[in-house]
Amino acid sequence: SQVEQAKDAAALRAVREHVYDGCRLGVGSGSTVVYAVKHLAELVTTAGLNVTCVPTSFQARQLIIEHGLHLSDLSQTPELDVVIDGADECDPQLNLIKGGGGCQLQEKIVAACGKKMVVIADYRKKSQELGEQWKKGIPIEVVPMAYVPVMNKLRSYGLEPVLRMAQSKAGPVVTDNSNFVVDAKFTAPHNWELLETKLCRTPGVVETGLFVGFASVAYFGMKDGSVSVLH
Ligand code: DER
Repeated sequence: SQVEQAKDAAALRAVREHVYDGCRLGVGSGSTVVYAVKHLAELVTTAGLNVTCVPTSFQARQLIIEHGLHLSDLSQTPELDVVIDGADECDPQLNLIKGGGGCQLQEKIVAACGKKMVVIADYRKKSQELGEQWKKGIPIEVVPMAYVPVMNKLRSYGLEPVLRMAQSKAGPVVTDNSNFVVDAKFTAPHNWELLETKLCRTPGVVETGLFVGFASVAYFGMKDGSVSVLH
């Protein structure tokens, strides 16, 4: 499909431009990253590159293992050279909404360990304002025992929180870190840095899907097969 080809084009460009022999790579989560890992494995094999991969989820860990790549973790590789990850939405200032796949906690930790965060996405994610295209709200990781008071607090911030329910399991989504996810819908644009701080200071909130000041560059696969680069 057009979207899948766009994901692949962005992934290929990012791997070609940012992966090198000896690099310590953070591997993000989601469907676009799958294309990046495929191209990474091809590059490692054909060019005989030595790349150390640190995952951001069980999904990323499986991808690394399935592609025969060198698996590490932050205990052994606490400093990363580059992190390649997807996004649910990206604005012109490279503010991101992430967490559509519920992996934002480890993704933000890994992104923070990297010298450079490289975002890969299809054209649907490229927005002028967060919330323009992504309508599911800000994914927020919440300690299960606190989800009701946290949701009440989010309402007092003018957000509309929804507990994320699982599709292939009865009850709420449970993250790789044994927490719940609350999607906080918003209408007006915000000062994303202020909102992120306010959310993170809310007791019971573990992490938010607002990535402010993390991404260094974003590659968007476009409908016409081109790749748009945002620095
Ligand atoms: O959940 C996440 O943070 C993913 O990286 C998400 O933001 C992008 O997922 P996609 O590549 O499947 O659109």
